[in-house]
Amino acid sequence: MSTITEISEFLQKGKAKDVKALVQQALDDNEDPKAILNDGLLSGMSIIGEKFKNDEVFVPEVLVAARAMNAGLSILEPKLIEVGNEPVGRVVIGTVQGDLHDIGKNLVAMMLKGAGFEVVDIGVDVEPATFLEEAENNNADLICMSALLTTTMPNMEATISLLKEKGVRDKYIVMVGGAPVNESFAEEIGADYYTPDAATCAEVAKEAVLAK
Ligand code: B1M
Repeated sequence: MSTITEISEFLQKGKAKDVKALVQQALDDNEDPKAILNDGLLSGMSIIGEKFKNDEVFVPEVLVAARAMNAGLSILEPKLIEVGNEPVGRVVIGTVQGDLHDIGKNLVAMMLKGAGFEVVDIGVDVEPATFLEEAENNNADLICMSALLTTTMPNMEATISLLKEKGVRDKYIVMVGGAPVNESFAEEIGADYYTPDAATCAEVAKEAVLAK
């Protein structure tokens, strides 16, 4: 079994220490960090997601898998990030109110850092007013919102409505994403961009800031 396949297997079992060690081993063996991410960590998490959907595993198993994912990401992060000197812009990023999923949001934050952004990560379960306050206080160029639950997606719209209400909507580039979000939803709620994954989000964010 290859080290990358082992990473996926151990992640599914929630073995954080092993995942961490295997990611380090894969890096030492000069494996491509993107392959470690996509074919190891994300592949393992996607299998857990399928099993969760089919009631083959439950919240505790998903939680330990998520912990193992974060352990692997902590080793991988410096390899995925190569920051230039001048920040491209400043981003405030968070998972919307009612939503505790942070793995995707963390990946997006990581890729944005890698693209040269200064990233203010305001965590999970972020109320619309907090997005507004943090964006204003940090003089942000972009607001990035992540949602993983169909029930929390409307809180993206609530945040945009609040920005409009306070007359500051046009100050910010608003980007949305997360598994249940799509292009037409983004258009419907008045976001500037929807992107399907972390790498595309970072690319589009850079283009958007440079074009502004
Ligand atoms: Co949750 N969960 N979960 N969960 N969980 C999902 C999302 C679910 C699809 C599982 C399922 O049923 N198949 C389902 C949602 C169903 C729905 O709404 N339609 C679900 C549910 C129901 C729940 C609970 C309600 C379960 C319960 O308690 N009964 C509960 C809700 C808690 C809450 O938030 N209030 C819950 C809890 C949890 C855990 C805490 C156990 C854990 C989260 C741990 C953590 O994040 N620290 C968890 C997990 C891990 C998942 C799954 C298995 C994996 C999510 C993940 O991290 N994926 C997930 C099933 C799945 O997605 N297959 C599931 C890996 C991550 C890299 O992908 O976040 O999609 P993702 O990010 C992607 C893209 O979406 C994109 O970039 C990333 C890839 O590059 N992206 C953006 C994300 N944000 C972006 C922002 C952007 C651009 C791109 O621009 C700003």
